[in-house]
Amino acid sequence: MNLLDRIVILEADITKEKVNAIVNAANRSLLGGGGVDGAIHRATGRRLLEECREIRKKEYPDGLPAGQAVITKGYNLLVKYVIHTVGPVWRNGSYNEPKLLADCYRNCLRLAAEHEIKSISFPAISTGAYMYPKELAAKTAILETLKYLEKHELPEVVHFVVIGENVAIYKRIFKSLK
Ligand code: AR6
Repeated sequence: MNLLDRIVILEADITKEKVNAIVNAANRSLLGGGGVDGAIHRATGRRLLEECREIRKKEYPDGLPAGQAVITKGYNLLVKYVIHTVGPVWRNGSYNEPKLLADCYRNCLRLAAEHEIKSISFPAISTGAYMYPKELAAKTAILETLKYLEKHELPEVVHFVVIGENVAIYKRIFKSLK
């Protein structure tokens, strides 16, 4: 399959995705928040929160660092798994933000492959509350994902599920690669 055919840009609510896994734009506490994180925790109910508390206790007592990712079940969502990653908070670009954002995508994709996930949906990590410039974030999201897919068969398909200004931005960047 052509590399670009493995990527789909969608304007939608990520909590409604019917794929093997969705990615949560979490914070280091892993205990919920606003935006995508709030919507995912509202949809799954308390069982997700409990699993996240366990992960914190056992593996990340100080919180999940930016750029890293962990996996939980999907509970009431239409997915088997949720992969939680913490994007960088944008300051001015000289605090390692680009590397940390690329790490988020790569680490989520790696975890997905390890769990034999064939289809995965990403939100536009860091572009809401964490204020990462949307254009820059979209380029990193798409290019880092393509770099990964080039070398790996899984996941087979990646959805970028975006809303608002990101819809036109993602579509334009994606088109420019064709
Ligand atoms: N489906 C798809 N995209 C969405 C949805 C949705 N249901 N809701 C928001 N977006 P954000 P961040 C878009 O703030 O910037 C939370 O409080 C939104 O328009 O969810 O990584 C966490 O707990 C934006 O473009 O994530 C953290 O504290 C993008 O998703 C913090 O926010 C990401 O926005 C993480 O901030």
